[in-house]
This record gives sequence, structure tokens and C-alpha cells, in this order.
Amino acid sequence: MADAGNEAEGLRLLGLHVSPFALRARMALSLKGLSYEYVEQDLFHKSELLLASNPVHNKVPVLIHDGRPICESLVVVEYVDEVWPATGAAILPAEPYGRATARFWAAYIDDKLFPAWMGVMKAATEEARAEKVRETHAAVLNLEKAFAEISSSSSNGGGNGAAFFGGDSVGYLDLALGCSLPWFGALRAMFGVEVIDAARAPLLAAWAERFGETAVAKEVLPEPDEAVAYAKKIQAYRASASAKK
Ligand SMILES: N[C@@H](CCC(=O)N[C@@H](CS)C(=O)NCC(=O)O)C(=O)O
Repeated sequence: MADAGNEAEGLRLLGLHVSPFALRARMALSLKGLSYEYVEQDLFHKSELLLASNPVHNKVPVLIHDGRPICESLVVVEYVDEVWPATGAAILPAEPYGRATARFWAAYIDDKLFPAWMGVMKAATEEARAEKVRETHAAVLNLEKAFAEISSSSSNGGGNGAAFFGGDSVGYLDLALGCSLPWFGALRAMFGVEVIDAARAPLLAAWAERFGETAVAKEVLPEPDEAVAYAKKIQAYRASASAKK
């Protein structure tokens, strides 16, 4: 899939193998069956190509389509869905209300859930970590309710008790949340923290199991070990940077 035979679409993706945001973009490209050149980035030494392609944020992912950069993972997912509507699976819900709801919850995942679980990873004290765990669980609880509503509404195409946010198959919100599953595994391994705990969020826990079994997740998502290794690399980098101060 991420091969060099991409002349037809002229697609390049600047990513990082464990970046949940880059994984979103990769899953979207995969759902569309698009081939692209994948260019792994070293975020400790950012490439000229990354800096020139995303001069505002200097972050991955960046999709480069026919020489033009598209930045921000959710923007990339929507772009791919819009440019190739007839290719592969539809990613966004067909109806405006379903799309609005999906965008609302995707923003919630990025604005509330992501900083909370990232805070668990970065916490300097156990007390700070416990606070971030609480914030994470509060955000997951809201997403559990959202899943209950969305998976039983007809505006996502799935209807009663659908398997995914996107209905019978994965869609926008599945990618928005599913891209973090390797990191949820890393949090379990490193701190014993269960982000999507079956006791608190049974629907989401079952969703996570199903999502992990999909072809797109198996093809694109790394093992949690890779996220653990990267987290340790960041910790070591931070420790050596603060030792130099
Ligand atoms: N809102 C952005 C977030 C992207 C992001 O935070 N990417 C991280 C990797 S996970 C990055 O490139 N960080 C580099 C930096 O912060 O300098 C998106 O959705 O694409």
C-alpha cells in the first residue's frame, strides 16, 4: 500500500510511525485504497520538507497531493474523502447532521481526550497522573454516551446498535478515536491505566475490540510496544534536555 507506485495519484504522506494523527491519515488513505509514498519523519530533527510543507505548525501528518500540502489530520481525512468520493469506502456520514455530529465528537477527542491521556503519559508526579486519569475517564464516559447515541441513530447509515461510529463499517469517528488505540495499549503497559475500561465504558470497550480486528487497523496500526518505545525515547530526550539546563 505505502509503495512508490503512486504516480497516478501523486500522493506523499509525511508521518511518524506512532503518531496517532498520522495514523488517522494513513487509515483514511487505506480505506480509499489509495497508494502513496510514505515518508517517515524524525521529529527530533525536522526535515526541510516538513518545515516547508507545514510552516505554521511544523507537525505531521502532511499529505502532499500533486505538490500541494494538506495539514491537520482531520482535514486530511476529509480531503481524501472529498477528492475520492467514488473510491473505496465513504468515510464521513452521508447526511449533514451525521457529519456535523461526527465533526463535533472528533473535535472533542482532540480537545479533551487527547490532552488528558497525553497528560497521563507526561505527568511528573503520581498526583498529577491521577488527575489526568480522572480527566481521561470523564472524556471516555462522554464518548461512551456518544457511541450509544450515534450507533443507534439512522443518520450514520448503521441504525440500531451498529458496530462502529460509522455504521456497519468504520468511518470518520472510528478513525479519529481508533488511531489512539496503540497509545492506550502503551498506557496500560507503562502505568496500568485502562483508558477504555469495560466496566466504565462497555460499549466502547467492545467497539475497540472490533476496531482492532478490522483490516484497516491491522494494516496500519503499530503494536503498543512501538508506542512504548517511542514514549521512552521522548522521556530520555526530555531528561537529557533538562540536565543540560
Ligand atoms: N492537530 C494536529 C496534531 C498533529 C500533531 O500533534 N503531530 C505531532 C506528532 S503526534 C507532531 O508532529 N509533533 C511535532 C511537534 O510538536 O513539534 C493534527 O491533527 O494533525
